[in-house]
Amino acid sequence: MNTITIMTGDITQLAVEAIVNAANASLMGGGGVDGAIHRAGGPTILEECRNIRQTVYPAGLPSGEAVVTGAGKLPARLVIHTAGPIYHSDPDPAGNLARCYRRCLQLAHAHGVKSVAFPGISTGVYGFPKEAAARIAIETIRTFFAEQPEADLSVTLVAFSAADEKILQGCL
Ligand code: AR6
Repeated sequence: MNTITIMTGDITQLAVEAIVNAANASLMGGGGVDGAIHRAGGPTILEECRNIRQTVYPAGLPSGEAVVTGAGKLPARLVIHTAGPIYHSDPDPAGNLARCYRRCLQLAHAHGVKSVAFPGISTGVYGFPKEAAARIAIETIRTFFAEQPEADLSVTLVAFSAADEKILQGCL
């Protein structure tokens, strides 16, 4: 069965098969959830990202795209790195945010993943308004579920504060 669950917590600690990283075009790490994932997962994740940059995306990961690496020391098996839109400068922030969720779900499904956790992509440093982002996330996940009823995917939306969890709950 395809399901959506909302919780508050640190995504790096979740025992799901895949976690999504709100990364950036460089794939070379940063602050926020990206920094937390690389810190907790150890150096192999960055090594794989470097390899992806050299072989697949020499100019950087475009906004709305995603790539998969192992998860190093994390409880998860895979990390799906996506570059969310920078809200105030992206030409199509809503469209690209939806593309991020969709690509991550497609990659999870393609890798046989049955449980995947998302942070609020673009809702930190990248400035996407949280309620609008939550609506796009949930709508995109539901569309994917309708298209792939056999995916059997358990999606967890991870808030990093009680206030953010409330916003997500209100959009479900
Ligand atoms: N677990 C779950 N959620 C978290 C965690 C965590 N450990 N840490 C932060 N969040 P952000 P962005 C939430 O800024 O807006 C980085 O420097 C946070 O509260 O991490 O997509 C990258 O390298 C917020 O709701 O990502 C990029 O350069 C959400 O995760 C840039 O920031 C996303 O916040 C990406 O910006």
